[in-house]
Amino acid sequence: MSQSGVLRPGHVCIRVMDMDEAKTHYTQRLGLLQTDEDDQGRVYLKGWDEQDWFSVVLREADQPGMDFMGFKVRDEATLEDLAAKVKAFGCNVERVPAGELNHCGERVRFDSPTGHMFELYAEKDWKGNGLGLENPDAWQEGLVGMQVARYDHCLLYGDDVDGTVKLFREALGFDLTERVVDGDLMIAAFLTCSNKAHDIALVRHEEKGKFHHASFLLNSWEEVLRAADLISMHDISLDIGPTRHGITRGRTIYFFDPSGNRNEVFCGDYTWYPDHPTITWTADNLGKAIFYHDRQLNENFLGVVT
Ligand code: M3P
Ligand code: FE
Repeated sequence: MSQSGVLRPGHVCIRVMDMDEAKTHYTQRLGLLQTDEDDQGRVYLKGWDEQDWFSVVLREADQPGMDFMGFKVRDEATLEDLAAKVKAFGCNVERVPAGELNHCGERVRFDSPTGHMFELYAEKDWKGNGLGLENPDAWQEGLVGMQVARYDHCLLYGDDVDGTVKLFREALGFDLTERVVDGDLMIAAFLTCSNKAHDIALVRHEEKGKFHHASFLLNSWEEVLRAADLISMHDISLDIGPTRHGITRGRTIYFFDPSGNRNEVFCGDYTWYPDHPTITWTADNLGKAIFYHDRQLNENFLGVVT
């Protein structure tokens, strides 16, 4: 078994203020595929190269932001084991029955010291990536927009970063790949449950439960530039980029959905193995850590959250 415990960020539920505009943005611009819509009006989407039925759920609401981030775990036994661990850690734990989200098994939902809601689940219906499982072709025809391959990670803002880092490391078995420190204070943390440079990141912020961005994977720098072209072509609100991060080395561009939620599309971080040591960035190098080319902090990027 190559990976046990938590497998990956499996879904994120994003609040949007106008579902029609949001659908156009996430399907026509990012190129996610709509795979369902439920009787509450929630819309289910996936990246073309994802196997499970959905990875993004859009829910219409008065305010933008993130309802919850869900992680897929290896199997039911792992789900029970990790449910006990997050409870022992001190989280409020609640069970959401199978089918509450279409195509998804039972979810174990818990809160965190930074005020975010997370969930774990072991089962989700298989949809496939359209290429089949025997002698598959290399990519799907007919994709539109940025053609994102898959949902990758979220960056969340909250107060007790140390507490949520401890929860992910100690109860859920994540590794700390990179961190930013200001003296003894950890101001940002990048955590992985896999071979990726991060599956979730946290930044210290006075308010609890804030959402900085959801990120989607592209295959190349050329595709990041093409995303930049599409952002101009469709007058999408640009945040920053194309550029590179020092932290994680990702090549990236950030922009906003019509409700003001930040999206990132990126390519190319590095391969993490659990025996690698944590990388530390110091506050005096923060500009370079965040934007490797500009080496300047950007108030909009750091300050705007939903
Ligand atoms: C990323 C990434 C910040 C760094 C963000 C990095 C806000 O989003 O995907 O590597 O400091
Ligand atoms: Fe990111």
